[in-house]
Amino acid sequence: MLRTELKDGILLVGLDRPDKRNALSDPLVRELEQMFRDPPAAARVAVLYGNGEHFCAGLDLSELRERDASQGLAHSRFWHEAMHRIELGRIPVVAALHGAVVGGGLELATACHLRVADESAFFALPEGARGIFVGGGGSVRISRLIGAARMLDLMLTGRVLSAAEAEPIGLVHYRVGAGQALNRAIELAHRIADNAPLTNYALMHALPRIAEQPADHGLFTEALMSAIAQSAPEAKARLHAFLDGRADKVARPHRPSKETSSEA
Ligand code: 1HE
Repeated sequence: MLRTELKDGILLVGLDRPDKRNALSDPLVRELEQMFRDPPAAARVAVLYGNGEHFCAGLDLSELRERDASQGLAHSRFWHEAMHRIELGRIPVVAALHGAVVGGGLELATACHLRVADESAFFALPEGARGIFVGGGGSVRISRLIGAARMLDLMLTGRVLSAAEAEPIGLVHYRVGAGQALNRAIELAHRIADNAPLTNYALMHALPRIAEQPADHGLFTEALMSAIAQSAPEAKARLHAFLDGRADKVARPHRPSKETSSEA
């Protein structure tokens, strides 16, 4: 159900149940948990994508049977564990999004570190209509990204956001032309893989924690993280490379095209 391939340090992880729109069955969530708990040692960055017409249709509703409260609690915590492995694992994860990114599929996408969506992507939380609630971490991650008020709207009214609507509210980082999400995500993954691994780790693990800390604690954590990162031999080598004229300069951004899309 997961299709994986490791190439040049980039781990491609494909949800591979296209006939069920990559709905997240228990075995598939378990595979995700295992994959991100212990990704191959040579992987520096992962790209998560969906095979077929859609990224992911969310929870496999055919598995939603009568559960008592403790079984429901355990099921949600099992999802939390898998999402946690992605968000606070060893390597950054870029999500390549197209078609439906709904319910648990959106929860999965928001556990990733970067989101690239193509023009076909649409975003919704149909849990309200199904008579349930989010259970895969969405109430924390989605509301942190777009605000509880917007999440409330999605769930109360069944509103569906297009890629063009998702980008300005920060739900996705990059918007590209139809069919381009995976290529763009891989390109970004290569750039991320060029960073010092310790910097990537610090970004993944320190930034979200600092955001939760009072400012004074956050600044202290920042100073500690900064001291650790700059003491690494790789940091010193990179600084020397720049000072010796051997490293890339920061380039001006390309002017956005006249299209409404940011990158299409
Ligand atoms: C599924 C699922 C699913 C499709 N569980 N089987 N998620 C939802 O409420 C979304 C429900 N799905 C849809 O709205 C649509 O399927 C899609 C917009 C995603 C795609 O539409 P389409 O026209 O391409 O496909 P389809 O014809 O609707 O579905 C194709 C097959 O996939 C069909 O099965 P078949 O045996 O009849 O061929 C569908 O039944 C099946 N399928 N989605 C099971 N989700 C931790 S809490 C998280 C809570 C949630 O995620 S709630 C939101 C659940």
